[in-house]
Amino acid sequence: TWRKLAATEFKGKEEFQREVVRHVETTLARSMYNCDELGAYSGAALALRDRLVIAWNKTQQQHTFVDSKRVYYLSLEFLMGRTLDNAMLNVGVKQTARDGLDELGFRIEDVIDQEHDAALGNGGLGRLAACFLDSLATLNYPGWGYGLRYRYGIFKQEIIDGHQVEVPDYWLDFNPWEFPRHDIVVDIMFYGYVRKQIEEDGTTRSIWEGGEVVQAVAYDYPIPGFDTENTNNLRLWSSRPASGEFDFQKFNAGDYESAVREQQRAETISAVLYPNDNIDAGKELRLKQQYFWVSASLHDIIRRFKKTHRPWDQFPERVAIQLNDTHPALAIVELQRILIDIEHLSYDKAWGIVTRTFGYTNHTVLPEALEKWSVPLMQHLLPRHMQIIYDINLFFLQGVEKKFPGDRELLMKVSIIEESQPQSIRMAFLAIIGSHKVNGVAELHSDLIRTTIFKDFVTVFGTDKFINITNGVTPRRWLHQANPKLSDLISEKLGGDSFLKDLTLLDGLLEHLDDKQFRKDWMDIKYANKVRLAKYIKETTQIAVNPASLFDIQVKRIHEYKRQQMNIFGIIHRYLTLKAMKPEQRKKAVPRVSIFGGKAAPGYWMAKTIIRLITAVGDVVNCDKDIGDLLKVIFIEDYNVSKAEMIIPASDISEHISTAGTEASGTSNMKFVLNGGLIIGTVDGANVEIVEQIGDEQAFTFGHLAHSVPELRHQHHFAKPKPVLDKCLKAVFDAILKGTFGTPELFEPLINSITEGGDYYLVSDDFQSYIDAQSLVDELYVDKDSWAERSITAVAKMGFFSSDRTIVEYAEQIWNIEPVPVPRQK
Ligand code: 26V
Repeated sequence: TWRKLAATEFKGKEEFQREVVRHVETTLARSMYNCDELGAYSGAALALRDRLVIAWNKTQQQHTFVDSKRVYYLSLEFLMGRTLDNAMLNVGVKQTARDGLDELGFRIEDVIDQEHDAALGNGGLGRLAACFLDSLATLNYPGWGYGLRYRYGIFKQEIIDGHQVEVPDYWLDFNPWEFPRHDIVVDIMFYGYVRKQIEEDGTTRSIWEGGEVVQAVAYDYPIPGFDTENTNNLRLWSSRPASGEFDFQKFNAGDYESAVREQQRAETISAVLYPNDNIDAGKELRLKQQYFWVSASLHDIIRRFKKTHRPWDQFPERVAIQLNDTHPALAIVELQRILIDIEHLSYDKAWGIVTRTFGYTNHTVLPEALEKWSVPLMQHLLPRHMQIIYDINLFFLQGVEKKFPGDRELLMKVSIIEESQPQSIRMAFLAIIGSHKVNGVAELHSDLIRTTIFKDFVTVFGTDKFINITNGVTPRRWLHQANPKLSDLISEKLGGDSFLKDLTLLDGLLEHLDDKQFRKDWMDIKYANKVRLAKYIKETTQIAVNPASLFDIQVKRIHEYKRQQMNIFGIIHRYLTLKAMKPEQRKKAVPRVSIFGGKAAPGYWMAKTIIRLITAVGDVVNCDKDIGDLLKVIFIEDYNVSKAEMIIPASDISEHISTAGTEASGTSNMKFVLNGGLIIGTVDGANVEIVEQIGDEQAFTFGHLAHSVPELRHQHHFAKPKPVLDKCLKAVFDAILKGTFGTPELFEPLINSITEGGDYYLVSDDFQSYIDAQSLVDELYVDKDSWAERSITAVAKMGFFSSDRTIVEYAEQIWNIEPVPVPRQK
C-alpha cells in the first residue's frame, strides 16, 4: 500500500534527521548546536514539506492529464489548526520523525507544540471546511479549496480580571506550509461605471470600466490525504495594490504618505477575518472581501477550464462550485457577467451554465445571520453586478408569475430585492435561484429550511432541489491525532486501523463490550486524557482539578442561542444545593469539574457578560472550603483547534444545549462522542441523528422540541403579568442579585433578558428539565462499569459521522464527481 511506500519516504530516522539538520543549517541558516524547539519544528516541517511537494505536483499533473471534473469549495473560512502533526500522520511518517527527533534531543510533542494555529475561521463553518478538505484528499477526489489569506486570523482571547480582551493574531511570521505563486496574479476591479455599446449586429453590450483595481496574489497550501499519495490544493488570495495603481507620480512628488495610504488600502482587503459568527453587520469592507475572493477564484477556475479547449456547454461537466453559505453568492453573478459581457454568450445559455455549476449550503436559520447587502452599496461598489442581480430577479419573477399567475404576495416573498429602506439584496435567495441544489447540514435543519425560511422556494422549485447532507468530522484529526491512545486501543481490538478510512468499522467494538480488561483499558485512557487536561489547567490557571471528578465540558463560540448562560445557571444551582447540604450528605455528591471555552464576538456585549458571569462564579466556587473538589468552574482562555484536540478527549459529558431549532448541526457533538464522551443536549441539530444512531441510553436529552418554540416565544411575548419562574431558577437569580458572585449590576442584563425581555432562547422553559437531566448524569456516573459500556457503545455506533460519508454524499448528489487515484510509478 501507499503507507508502506510512504514509510520509506525517509529511509529510516537517519535520513529524516539528516534532512532536518540540512534545513536548520541551510534554509534557516542556524546552527544545530544552539537549535531550540522552534528550530527543530521548522526543520522538521521543511523536511516533511519536501516530500509533500512531490506528491502534490504529481497529483495536480494527474488531475490535469485525466481532465477530470473538479470541485471547488468556496469558503471565506478555513479553520485548519496546525499542519505538522496531521501531515506526518496522513503521510505515515510520524514514528520515523519521532525516533529521529528523539535522537536529536527533542520530544516530538514539544516540537509539534511550537506551531501556530492557522485560525482562518470563526467556528463550526470554518472547521467543517477544513474537515472537508481532509476527506476530499483522503478519498482521492480532485477538489480545491478557495479562500482568503487573512494577515490576521480570529483574534486571540485573553481573560483579564474575568473579562475577554482581544489580541491580534498575526500568524504569518514563519509559515513553511504556504507557497506564494507570484506568477498567479489577478486584477480585480471595484467601483467605476457601466457603459452601453451598440455592436455591429445591433445588439447592445455592457462595458464596466473606470474603476479602482486591486491585485490578488495566490498562495497555495498542500492538503495531503490519509494513506494515499493524493495531495490536493488550498488556494488563498492575498490583496496588494495593482502595479499601475501605486502612485509613483505622487511618490516622486514627495507625497509619500498618500502613496503609502493607497497601498495600505489595497492590502486592507485581505487583512482581517471578520470575527462575527452568526451575525451580519453589512460592512463595505466585508463585501469587498467577498467580491475580491470570488472574482479571483472564478478567474482562476475559468483559466484552468480554458486550457482544455472545451466549449462552454461543457463547463458544468468539468467544474462544480460549492458555496459555503452565502458569503460567496456573488460568484453566481460574476460567472453570469463573465459569460455574457466577456465571453459574449446569450443570457439564457449563460444562465443555464451558471445554475448547473453551483450548489449552495445553508448553515443557519437565525435571521440575524442571513446576509443582506444594501442596494445603494452594491450599486456603488459593483454597478454591473447590481444590474445583473436585477435581471436575474426579473427573469426569475417572470417565471414565478407564469407558474402562479396573479400571486402578488408570492412574488414579494421570493423577490431577491427586499423592499426595505434602503432596498436590500437577500443573498440566500440569490444563492437558491442560482444553484441546482440547496442543502442543509442536518436532518432537522434541512426540514426547518424547507418549512420555514425557504418554504416559498419549495413552492416555486419543488422539493427535489432542497436536500439534506448531514455534517461529519474527520476521524484522522479528531480521533487518531487528538486521541492516539484510544486510536491505538481501537486498532488493537479491530485488528488494524482501517476504521480510520471506513468509520463504520467501529461497530466491531461491540463484540468486545463484555471484555472486562478492554473496558478497563478504555476508561484508563479517558483518565489519562483527563490528567493531561488537568495538568494544562493547573499550568494556565493555577487551579488544581481532580481528574477523578466528572469532567463536564462546553466549548464553542459564546452565543445566547447556544445557552452557556443556562449551563452557568445550572452550576450556580448545583453550588447552592451543595452549600445547603450537611457535610455527611455532601460526601455522597459526585465531584464535578465544569469547563468552558469559547470566544465572544468583540461587539457582542451579552456574550461577553456570559463570560464575565462564568469567571465570577469560578472565582467564588473554586476557593470555597465547604465545596473543595465537589465543584470547580474553569474557563479555558483562547479556545482554538489545537486546544480542542486536547480538551475533547478529556470529557465525560459535553454540553450541546441550544434552544431547539437554532443550532443547524453542531459538529463538536460528533467529536466528543467519537472520543468516548457522552452528551447532554437538546433535540437540536445533529444531536437528533447522533442519538438515533447511538441509542438514547447513551445520551442525556432534555428540553422542549423545535416545533413548540414559536408558541412558547409567543406566550413569553404576550405574557402579562410576567410568568413566575420555577423555584430553582429564581433561587439562582436571587443569589446573583444578592451579590454572591460580585457586583450584581454586571449581570442584571442577562437576568433581565429572561425575566423582562421575553426570554427569546427559552432558558426558563428548559431549565428544570436541564437540571433533571444533570441529576441523571450524576446518578449514572457512579456506576463506572455501565458508564464504560455506554461510552464504548456510543463510539461503536458513530461511523455515520465521518466527513468521508458526508463528502461522498456531496460528490454523488450535488457535484457528480468521481475519485481519481494517483498512479503508483515508484
Ligand atoms: C455568518 C456571518 C454573517 C455575515 C458576517 C459574518 C458571518 C460569519 C459567519 C457566518 C456563518 C454563520 C453560520 C454558521 O457558522 N453556521 C454553523 O455551521 C456549522 C457547520 O455546518 C454548524 O455545525 C453550526 O451548527 C452552525 O451554527
